[in-house]
Amino acid sequence: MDAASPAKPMRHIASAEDMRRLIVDKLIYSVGKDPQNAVRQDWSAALILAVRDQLVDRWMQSTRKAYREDQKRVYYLSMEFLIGRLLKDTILNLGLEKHVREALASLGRDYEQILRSEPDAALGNGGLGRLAACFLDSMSTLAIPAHGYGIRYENGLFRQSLADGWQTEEPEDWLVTGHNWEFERPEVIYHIPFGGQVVERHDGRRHWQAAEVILAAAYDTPIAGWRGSHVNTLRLWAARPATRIDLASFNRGEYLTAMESAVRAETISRVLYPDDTTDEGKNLRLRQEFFFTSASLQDLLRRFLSDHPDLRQLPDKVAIQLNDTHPAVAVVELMRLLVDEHGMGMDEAYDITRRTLSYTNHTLMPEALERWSLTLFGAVLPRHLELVRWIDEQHLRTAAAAQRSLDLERLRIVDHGNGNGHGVRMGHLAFVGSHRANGVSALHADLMRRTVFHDLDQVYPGRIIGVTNGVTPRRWLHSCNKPLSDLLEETIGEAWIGDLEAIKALEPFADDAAFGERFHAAKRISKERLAAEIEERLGLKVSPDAMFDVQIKRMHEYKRQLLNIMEAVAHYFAIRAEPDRDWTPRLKIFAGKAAPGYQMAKLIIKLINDVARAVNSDPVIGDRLKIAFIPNYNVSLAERIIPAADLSEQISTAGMEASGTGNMKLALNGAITIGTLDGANVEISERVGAQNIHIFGLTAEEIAAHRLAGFDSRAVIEADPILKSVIDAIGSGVFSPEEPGRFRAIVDRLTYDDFFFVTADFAAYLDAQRQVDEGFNDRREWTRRAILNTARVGWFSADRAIRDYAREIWGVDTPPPSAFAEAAE
Ligand code: 26Q
Repeated sequence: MDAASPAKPMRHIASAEDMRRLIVDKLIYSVGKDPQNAVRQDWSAALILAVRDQLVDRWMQSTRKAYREDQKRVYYLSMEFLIGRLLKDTILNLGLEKHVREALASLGRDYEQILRSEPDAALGNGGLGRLAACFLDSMSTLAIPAHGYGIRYENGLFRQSLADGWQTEEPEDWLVTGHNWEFERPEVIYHIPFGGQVVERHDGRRHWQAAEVILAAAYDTPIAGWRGSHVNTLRLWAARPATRIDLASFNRGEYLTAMESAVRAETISRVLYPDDTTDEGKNLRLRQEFFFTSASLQDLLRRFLSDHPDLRQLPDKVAIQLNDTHPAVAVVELMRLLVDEHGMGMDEAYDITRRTLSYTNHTLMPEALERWSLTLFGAVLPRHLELVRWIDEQHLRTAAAAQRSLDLERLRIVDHGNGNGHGVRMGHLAFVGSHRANGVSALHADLMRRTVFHDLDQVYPGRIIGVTNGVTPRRWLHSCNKPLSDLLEETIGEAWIGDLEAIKALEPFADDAAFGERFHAAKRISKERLAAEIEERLGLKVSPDAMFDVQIKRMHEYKRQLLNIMEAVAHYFAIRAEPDRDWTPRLKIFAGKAAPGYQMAKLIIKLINDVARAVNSDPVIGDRLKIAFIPNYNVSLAERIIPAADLSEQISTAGMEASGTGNMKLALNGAITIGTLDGANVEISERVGAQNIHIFGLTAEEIAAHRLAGFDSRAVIEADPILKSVIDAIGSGVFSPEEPGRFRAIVDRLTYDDFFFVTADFAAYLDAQRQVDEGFNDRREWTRRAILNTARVGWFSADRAIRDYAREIWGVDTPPPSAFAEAAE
């Protein structure tokens, strides 16, 4: 215990009675409600405030320790933090569940109900945002002094509902009920300049005269790790108008223009962009990126300078991780701050910048790589454009010296365009401005070296590394799957919660029939729960005896939900043709959002729902096949689906899913994977063993070869009568009799432009699915393989991933896993 802190935290909870008193105190004095007429929202707020109190002392101790020991700090810059709900995880991390349950019971409130009334903080699109949230959990667990930096969006990812099977979007207003976890920091304010021009001063230095200044205001959320001993900060920035903004128009007497810009200022943190690369309105996106990057860098420099006199020490004391290219402007913003604000020379600033920054790449798809037009970039960030050009010159010199044979045009950060205009390649900028560029799985890192970053890899050999993603076992097993978590604790203890590799102790139990029955029973409880939710929300009655076949992720053509629903159609026809065979009963569960402008993805949602309507209402089919599209996929829905899954669909076109993390969560919870050799599936397969996973389809290498040779899906379709019957049925309106041509675009895509190789992998996928059916029929053997999945995926812990980042990228020490697990006992 720190000398300066009280021996016992003032609000320390040692009993259910303490907890009860604190909750009531919060309800009355912070929420301002009489217990007599408080509603569920009020109790939820009171409980969050009571639990938050438990974090504050440890939070301050963590901060003091970092200062006292002058520890190196990690800053994780991310446009997205998909944290979901915090209450249950925090209660479990602090070991308070028993007290909370009892306290609420004595107040006549239901714990589970209160947990469900916490809004889901949906400040992210999907995997990239959720990874950031898992990493925060692990950095706290491993006691790494770290900050997450992002944007406090007023509206997170849109809420999805279905209207006649079509996706509709409504705004997500999570802040309306108040975010009780956060602390507003009115004193932490930064000026973020935009636009204007660069002038040369009399001393020869370049000076940015911005046209507009926006304020960034800080809001802090404490993030506890396992056992709650260390608490880090998620600092999110909200945009505010400066009082004397837009002086230019004000001075010209254009008061309305000056006011408009106040509204414009607040727009910056208004809404999260959906992962939609075809979207226009790029100007705001660039402003968002610069806004939070600049605020974060100014903040961390201020913290560094508060106890270090010399900025040359920055790389020894600070590591900054760029979560994809969204904060890549950090390369030039850090340069600008060092040079323009702190008077450092260019060469030295560039050296310090590269030693401090590192970059994670999450996609190689060309259309998803950020590239800003020079016109836009120069208009919003004129000084940064100069710095980009300066770095590009250095970079070209290095490249020319390294190898004569390289194509310098392809290497440049500033793309001089082949007719499609000039642009700043943000992936190149992030790569060149960092000391490490990591891929998120072994395959993905390999593809980085071979494709998009091939030339850069020649110039900067060794810079690319692979750090395979991981997931936090606290949320994705301990908290979301109580039946299995309790069984594990009884069987192998609880070391796995803090050290997931310890879950391999489960392996010997795979052959124990009695344990198998208990494992099966735990899964069964989760399946019954999900079945009840499906009946309640969709009005669809499903059998918990059926195999729960799950595909939950963003809707994207490369993820191939289309392949899955086409298999369902083929299977449906097969059952109808021979209704009396002993079909393995299956419930196909889909959940996922499509970007609002992504027409094809939205049409696939409609197709899934049209097929579901036909299949679910066909009396011949019964429980042998059911299809459920559960709307509004988000973190808390994932927490309810994953424990109930028997089969995990990871069927992306090989080479396109950088890693995947749902694949890890599902395997950890005892689902067996059917998947392609893509992303982390490759490594999951190596670890669980070929007998315990269903791998099918073309490899990344084969796909690349087909692309080169030119792939003609028409020949494939003509040669496969099942595939042909499925496409014909979809195309002729079997599932949309009211509008036979509805799925024309899908059929055309498959026939003339099957970019994602759905037809190519169709037959192999069907074969694999029939093997899955056979496997599921042998309950004992299926359960054995499911147990082996749970037992063998401990390596996919976010704690392991963070240890790898700490060692290979950040140069930060972490406690060894064994020491950690023991300390936790
Ligand atoms: C870009 C420009 C404009 C608007 C939005 C975007 C944008 C937003 C989000 C682009 C991409 C994303 C998200 C990408 C993402 O989630 N990628 C996933 O990252 C996971 C974590 O590494 C991987 O497991 C997945 O394979 C990868 O798809």
